[in-house]
Amino acid sequence: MPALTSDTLFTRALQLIPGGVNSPVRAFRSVGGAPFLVKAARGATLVTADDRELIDFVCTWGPAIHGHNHPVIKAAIAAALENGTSFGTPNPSEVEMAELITRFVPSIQKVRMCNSGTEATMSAIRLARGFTQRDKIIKFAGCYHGHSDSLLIKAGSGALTHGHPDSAGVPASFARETIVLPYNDAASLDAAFTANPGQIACVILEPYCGNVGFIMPDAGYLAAVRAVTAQHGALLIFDEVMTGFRLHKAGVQGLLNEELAATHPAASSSASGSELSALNAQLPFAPDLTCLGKIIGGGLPVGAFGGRSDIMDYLAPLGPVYQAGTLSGNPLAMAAGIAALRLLEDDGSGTSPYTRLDRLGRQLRDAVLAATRAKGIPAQVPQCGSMFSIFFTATPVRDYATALTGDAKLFARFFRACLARGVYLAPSAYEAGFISTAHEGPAIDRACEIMSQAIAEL
Ligand code: HOZ
Repeated sequence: MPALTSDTLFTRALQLIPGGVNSPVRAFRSVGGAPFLVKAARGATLVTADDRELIDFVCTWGPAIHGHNHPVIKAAIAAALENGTSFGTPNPSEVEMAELITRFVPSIQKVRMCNSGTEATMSAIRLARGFTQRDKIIKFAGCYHGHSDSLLIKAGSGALTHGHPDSAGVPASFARETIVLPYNDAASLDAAFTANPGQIACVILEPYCGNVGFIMPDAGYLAAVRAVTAQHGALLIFDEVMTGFRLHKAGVQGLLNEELAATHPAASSSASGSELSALNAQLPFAPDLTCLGKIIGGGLPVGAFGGRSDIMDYLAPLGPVYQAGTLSGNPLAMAAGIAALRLLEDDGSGTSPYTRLDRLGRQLRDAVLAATRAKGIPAQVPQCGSMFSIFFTATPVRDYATALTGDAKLFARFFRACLARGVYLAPSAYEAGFISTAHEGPAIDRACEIMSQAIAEL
């Protein structure tokens, strides 16, 4: 029996699993080399089948905001396991989860649990179409909302990484119902509504893009999207599968409300935190529906979508829009997610995880920018809290087209140089990086040192 190294395991996987992987971007095709297999993960560290320890900036693509295998989440799963793995009935923890989500995200009045982000966005689109009785939808180039047919058009993530942003297998008749526009371009959105009067059911977007690398909106852009959707009776769907609970307790919509509250004439520079929160509640930036996943499963498979009650009540059994799932509201996933959400309120450190995560994000961004400047390599490092990207380009990245100006070959060399030294970044120039609270201390310092060395040697 050969040793269970990454190489021997991946050779076997290639015989049995398409491309050897269960999700395309994991195959390392755009960065070169063969993927490693992971046998354990703790804190900020992955342990490979070859017993290598890697500082991980993928964080299982977002969920591990408290680090891998956090003891509190592990204990919550163990306790839930005592009672069984799946009931196929309503259960107490899904009620608690719904209470937590609606408390954290004020625009969500009702929520339905499902099993993945893909299910959440697919179901939200169907609900928007059923509610508005319109067929067309708008999405933005480079935004990736999972792999359902209506949404795999000019998509980001693995689809873009492997050169298939429009997947084979999506009927042209379906694709015709999806209008794709550039992100961060309010004028083209206005024009699309004018050209398709009364036909657009919804606009779906990642308010901060995380699947074409990490891209932030221009000031005022999201407010313009909100205004134009409301004006035309279309629903606004925020895909906060990545950003929900990661950038703020209430996701990007929480960040927007904080900005609104801080710039409101009633918000003097001396306003206290609680005065600002009160103002925030009066000035809510609210999408109609929000899609969630990742963090709310604490590392187990999960998705959710929610929003205005009048819209959510269009779902079966109350309304005509059908959506269902055998494992929806699964008690283990709920237990893990509830523990993860509670830790966001208080992880025992005495300081908000978001403040600490932003400090780590800035440290990483500053280290990479300093190293690229010293080496004379043009780079953009968009960062907000615990999400970031490294684009090797002189062009500020604000949409799909400018993301493609990044030197993907140079990124691949950088990725391999980091990996050789013990830092694991997402294996694609078009994926975001994620940081966890477990990176505090030696892990972030060591990672910054390694990334700087890797840049110096490019
Ligand atoms: N498409 C996912 C992130 N954008 C990757 C998921 C995975 O490979 O696990």
